[in-house]
Amino acid sequence: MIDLRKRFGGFCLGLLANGAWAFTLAAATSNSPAAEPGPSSGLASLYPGDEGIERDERVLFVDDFETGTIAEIGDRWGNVVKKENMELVADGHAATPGVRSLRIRENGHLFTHTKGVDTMFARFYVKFHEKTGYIHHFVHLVADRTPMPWPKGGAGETPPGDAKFSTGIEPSGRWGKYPPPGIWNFYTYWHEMKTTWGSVYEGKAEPIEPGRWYCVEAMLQANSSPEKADGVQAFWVDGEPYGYFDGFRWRTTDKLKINSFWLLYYNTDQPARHNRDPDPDSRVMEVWFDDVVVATEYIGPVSGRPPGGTKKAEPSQSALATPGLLLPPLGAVAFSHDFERGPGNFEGGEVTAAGADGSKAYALPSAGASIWHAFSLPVKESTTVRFRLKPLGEVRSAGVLIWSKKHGDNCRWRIGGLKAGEWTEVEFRGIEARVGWDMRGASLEDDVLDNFKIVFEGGADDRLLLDDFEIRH
Ligand SMILES: [Ca+2]
Ligand SMILES: [Ca+2]
Repeated sequence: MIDLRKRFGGFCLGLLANGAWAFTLAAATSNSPAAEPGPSSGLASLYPGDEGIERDERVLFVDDFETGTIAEIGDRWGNVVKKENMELVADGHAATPGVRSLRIRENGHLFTHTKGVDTMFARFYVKFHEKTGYIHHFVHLVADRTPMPWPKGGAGETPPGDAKFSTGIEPSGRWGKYPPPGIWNFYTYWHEMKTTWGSVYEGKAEPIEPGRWYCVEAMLQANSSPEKADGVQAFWVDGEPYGYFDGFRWRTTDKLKINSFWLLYYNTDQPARHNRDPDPDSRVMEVWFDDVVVATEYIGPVSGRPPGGTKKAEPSQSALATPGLLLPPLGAVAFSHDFERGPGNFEGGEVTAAGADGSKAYALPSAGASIWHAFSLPVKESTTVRFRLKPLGEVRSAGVLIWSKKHGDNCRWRIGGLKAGEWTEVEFRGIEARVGWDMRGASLEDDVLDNFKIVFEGGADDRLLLDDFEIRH
């Protein structure tokens, strides 16, 4: 654990909790003491050329892009979008111990999960094309209570304090003040943010030079307890502290951990407009990434050469690939109903012979179907509701209502992406059902799950088929 308690000159002195070695994050423009001498400026200094850094217990994820195809890299990260825009190329920064980096053109991302932690550092090398334009969104660190294999949306939505917070380390032109791609800043979402579209934290106003490799490291540290506003975010460029921001009450429960890393390159024509780019058509949107290390302590730039000259890291795997590491495993089946012997306690629809795999199912009208008092379970982290839906007619979405005695209101879950005539598997955790049409209110956590209703908007003849209803606990 890093302790960022001693601040000075706008930045901070970091001490390792074990006291074995310390390092100073000296401010670029302060009269603070000079950096402490010694070999240790971060985890990378212990592993010349990053050789073996992936085996350090403080390291959560490593990719040097030396191993595998784009598809294989996507598999081990867990989620890749726009593979066709990605290429492994022979281009590297001066200190790289490898021979390949990842180039992304136009748009694309890799997204992965680590085990949940209270402090995450992510170091990566990056270069923008010499003719780069302004960039819409970039690399993110995310805390997500109920992570999915892919990044969730959430732009313009204030996340609940027990569900999510995130920060992006992004180049920004600051409304045309700096040439493309701009200066580094944080773009941050959490439950106490004051703006709709995220909050911006500007670091040192040093314009990023296109065509030059940089070592960027971002840190996100959760508040130490739910009531304390002592969360931090900080970033470094080429090992130099560029931004330090504290006083955040990122989360309202310790159960919310930082667990996702999003190597994002997202471009639209919006930043060119916002920054009044005089010549957007001349821009070449390409970026190179390399030597990614995610850890619970400060990593720092690649230090020295690997003993063998070059190295290939043992590639890391998404934590989602290890059951139980990131999410509590699904519990035993506490209730199930397959409609083979009638409706059971379900009301509002009727049993039909058009179920999944030629079985029977429950056909419900838009007014919905419900089940009350057939089960009664205190909602905990692992409590999960699962079922299958098939629309007969043009029903695209449906909604679940679960009455909460604790809140005196319904907690809701929205289901989108339904396709006419096709079965869709639906699964959500009880803690994800929340009060409010927009599901931004209180969660069903610590309440009792003892009822369930599903409704949809549709015509008088539209029906939704429900089958294989199951609650795990
Ligand atoms: Ca490499
Ligand atoms: Ca059935």
